[in-house]
Amino acid sequence: MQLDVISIFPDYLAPLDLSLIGKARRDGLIDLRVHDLRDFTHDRHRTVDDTPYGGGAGMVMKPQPWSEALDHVAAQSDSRPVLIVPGPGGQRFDQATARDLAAQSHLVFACGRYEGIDERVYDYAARDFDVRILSLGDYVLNGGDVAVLAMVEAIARLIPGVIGNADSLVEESHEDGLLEYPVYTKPADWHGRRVPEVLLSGDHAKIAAWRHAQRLTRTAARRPDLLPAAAAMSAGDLEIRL
Ligand code: 6GU
Repeated sequence: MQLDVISIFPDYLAPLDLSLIGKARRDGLIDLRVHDLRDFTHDRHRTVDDTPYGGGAGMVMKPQPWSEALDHVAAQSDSRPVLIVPGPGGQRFDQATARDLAAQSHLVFACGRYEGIDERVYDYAARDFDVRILSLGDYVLNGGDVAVLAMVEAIARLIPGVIGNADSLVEESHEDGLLEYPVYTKPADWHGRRVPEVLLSGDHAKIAAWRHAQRLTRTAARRPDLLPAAAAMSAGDLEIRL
């Protein structure tokens, strides 16, 4: 998969050299390039922002550096890439979004800062890209860079070969709409706290039933908003089995 990130703080993306994503890059599974938006300016101060028309607080990202950066990235693509613009005003990025994006061959991330990017850039980009504005949740970050770190990690780990044990992807929070069951390792007694006996029983059917019940109670307690969708998903399973 080809990934391009355009940012005024390329150093923010340095952690993508580490851990599983770094290994996937070295293994050639991910071709990730980070571009400095300021390389597409032409003035001495490498200016990327200006004051907003109509007044108001803060600065707006100028369209010109963005059009040149996007042209540069589009010219290096043999597909029609998805352009992701992270921002608190976007659609929610969730596990289904990550799965959808993991199936694409080329993703481009445009990291905005300040009050945002001149609105005309979205229309300009639509010529060469499928544009998606995506938000991590209902809170405000200073810019898209930290959001891109999270999105790239969520997407890249779904690319075949990035995670060694593919089974660990199946039994995960959010894959079937329920939160994950609690996990334990040795010792069986730690500071007087015992691992639930069922897990020591060796009875795999009983363990599976206990884990499923734990997932339901945990989801009901922490994320009751997830239950209707999870119920619909397991009802879908039932239909297929019938
Ligand atoms: Cl994706 N970007 C920014 N700047 N703030 C956010 C966000 C994204 N998601 C939540 N807050």
